[in-house]
Amino acid sequence: MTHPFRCGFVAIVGRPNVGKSTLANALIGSKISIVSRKAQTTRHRINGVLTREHEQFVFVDTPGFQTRHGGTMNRMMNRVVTQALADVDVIVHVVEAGKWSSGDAQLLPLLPKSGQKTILVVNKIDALKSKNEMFSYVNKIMAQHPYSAVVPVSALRGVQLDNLLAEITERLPEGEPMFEADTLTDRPMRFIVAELIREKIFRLVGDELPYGCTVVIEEWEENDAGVRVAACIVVERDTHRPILLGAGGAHMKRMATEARQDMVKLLDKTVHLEVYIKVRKGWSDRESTLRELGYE
Ligand code: GDP
Ligand code: K
Ligand code: MG
Repeated sequence: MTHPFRCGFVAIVGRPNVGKSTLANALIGSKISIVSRKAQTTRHRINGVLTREHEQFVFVDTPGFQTRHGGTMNRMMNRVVTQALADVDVIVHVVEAGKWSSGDAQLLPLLPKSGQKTILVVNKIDALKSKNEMFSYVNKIMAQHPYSAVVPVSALRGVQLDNLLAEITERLPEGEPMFEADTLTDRPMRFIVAELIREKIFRLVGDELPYGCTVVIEEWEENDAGVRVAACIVVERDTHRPILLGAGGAHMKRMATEARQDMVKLLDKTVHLEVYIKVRKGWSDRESTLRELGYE
């Protein structure tokens, strides 16, 4: 009998800093390349694709999980997230071993009620002092949501990742691969670069920016010599500008330098990157502006 091929969408969700990016990188690999899609279009934003002999895992981004917003933004985000999660085949909810916070709890109402396709991943088990803690920790979480599996992992050390892939595989539908095997992402390069910059900001000053920010790529010029990119960081208030800048512009300098280095690796070209800040007052409460910025 031939082995049926399985292929489906997998969302990795969780509050900031639980290790989602680390896990995605560990599962998919660090190389990023532009994907050529084989068939149908999808509403999902593809983060990466892992193809094995009998399975293809298509990892998708769920907007809104990494940001803390209020008002209209919050309601819109919740709608977007709930819909995105309803559309995927498997949801991997990542939490941090021994640490449960309100940020984790906030996601529970957005998960599909049945829990059938949702896997609880307890990450950072390498940092856990005593294994005994795990039992009561997991029980406490399971009492709040009917996950269909629990997998403790260390994304950083690559522990138990095969086990996690096996659990995901069980939940993937049978179907032909959607992507060529050697391709990792179909996100346009601009999106990847915007995300790169956003990640630098988040790492450096994320805790100090109460409403987060948006990165818009305003110019992108590419030729044989290299690529010139102008990126704009849109913040909500004047007071957010100095936070982003840091003393003497140190934060901005560091973010731009790190982002540029990543871009050189990614594009394998000379990169000229300009980053500037714009204040857009009250933007998070204006749906039309959100649409302009690509949050539809
Ligand atoms: P995200 O915000 O959920 O995407 O989290 P990141 O992947 O950016 O990780 C946040 C921090 O947790 C980083 O400093 C990671 O190195 C760290 N981290 C991620 N996975 C593990 C793990 O398995 N063990 C430990 N000790 N640290 C981890
Ligand atoms: K992060
Ligand atoms: Mg991340």
